[in-house]
Amino acid sequence: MSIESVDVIVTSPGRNFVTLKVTTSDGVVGWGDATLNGRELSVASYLSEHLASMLIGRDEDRIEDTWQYLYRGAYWRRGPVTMAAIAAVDMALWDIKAKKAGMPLYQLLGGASRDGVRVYAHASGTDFAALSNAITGYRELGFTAVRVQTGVPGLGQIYGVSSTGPGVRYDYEPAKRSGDRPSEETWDTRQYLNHMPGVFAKIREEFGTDLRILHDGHHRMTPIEAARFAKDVEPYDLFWLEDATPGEDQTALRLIRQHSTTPLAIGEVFNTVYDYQTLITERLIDYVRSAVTHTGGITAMKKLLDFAAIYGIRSGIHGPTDISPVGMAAALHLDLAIHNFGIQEYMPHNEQTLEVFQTSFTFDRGFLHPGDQPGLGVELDEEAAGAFEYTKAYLPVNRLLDGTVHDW
Ligand code: EZ4
Ligand code: CO
Repeated sequence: MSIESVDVIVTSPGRNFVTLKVTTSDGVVGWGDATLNGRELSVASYLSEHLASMLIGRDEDRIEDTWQYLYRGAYWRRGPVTMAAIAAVDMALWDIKAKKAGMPLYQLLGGASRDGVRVYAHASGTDFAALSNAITGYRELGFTAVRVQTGVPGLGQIYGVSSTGPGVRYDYEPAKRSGDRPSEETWDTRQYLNHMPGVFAKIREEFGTDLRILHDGHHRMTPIEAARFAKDVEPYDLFWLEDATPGEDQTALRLIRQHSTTPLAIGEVFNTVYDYQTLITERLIDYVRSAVTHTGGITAMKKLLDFAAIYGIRSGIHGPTDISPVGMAAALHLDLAIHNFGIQEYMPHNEQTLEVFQTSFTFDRGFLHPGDQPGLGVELDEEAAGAFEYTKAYLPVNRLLDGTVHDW
């Protein structure tokens, strides 16, 4: 059998998604997620203009060979666009293989290592009262872990804080449909460093020691600022501090490590195992944060996580709403199967998205399970997808209070 057709579907049920559909000569369909937030059409074009014709006629069962052909076979390699495109092909081929085997994908990855996958939710609020409401809401839903982001006095809308305030849903969407250029936010690290430790202190006071508390620094601190932050928050026992410093500077984490025992997570902007080479071999991190969608798919992610396992480092796979349900399913199958699972990010998709993507996930008291349908367990409804037209959106740009461009 061979690959007969390759189609790229762009849909926007509230936010943009790029999905790859691979169909075999005997009619088996595999789905892959290629969504790169704010750069969706670059990946769609890479897939349709460049990769699609290379895939026609290939044996769909040769997943490793296809991965190497698309990665190593290319002279210009790596980067988020290329690796998201390869990821989509890889997911679709695993989906097909598992459907042909009549098994949920996690069975082909070695079977379940646990009953369910602990997930963390996104609690945020512009002030402490709103944040505390959000945490209470998630605890009532059964979550055992929450990521905590909150407003900083003196700054306006900042990363990770829901602008809709507390309500039924507490999540946030950073990509803005702001026309021809990104919206802009302001930032001040000094105010942030002075404000955050007190927030964690109040959360511990109000919610006790059981709750797992995560926090995302979103690449904004210098190495020494991050070291101070990690040290200051030690008494509040964070599950992890994520993206303390800009991702491209691997040795920055040495400095943080020298000063603190706060667990560190990084990697959502990485796209290959090489981005982690120093971080893993020098044990500078505790959690690998890559998205399956942005790191070359299941094949690459399994190798990365096995490499991390040798150094006692666990998974914390990226799972915001800009990862489609297909990408989320790929993460959940890996999470269930690998031994060195840590935690999984979970930001539920909106209803329109779940009309386009039919999933078989189940949520039970803070744990997700990918379901037992053959394959990834997600099917895209092309008619439903057709109703939501692509709308240009950008991630914001960040500036310091004096106007200097800063990491967003
Ligand atoms: O900013 O997915 O930990 N999660 C994150 C996300 C990212 C977005 C970017 O598209 O940092 O919210
Ligand atoms: Co993050």
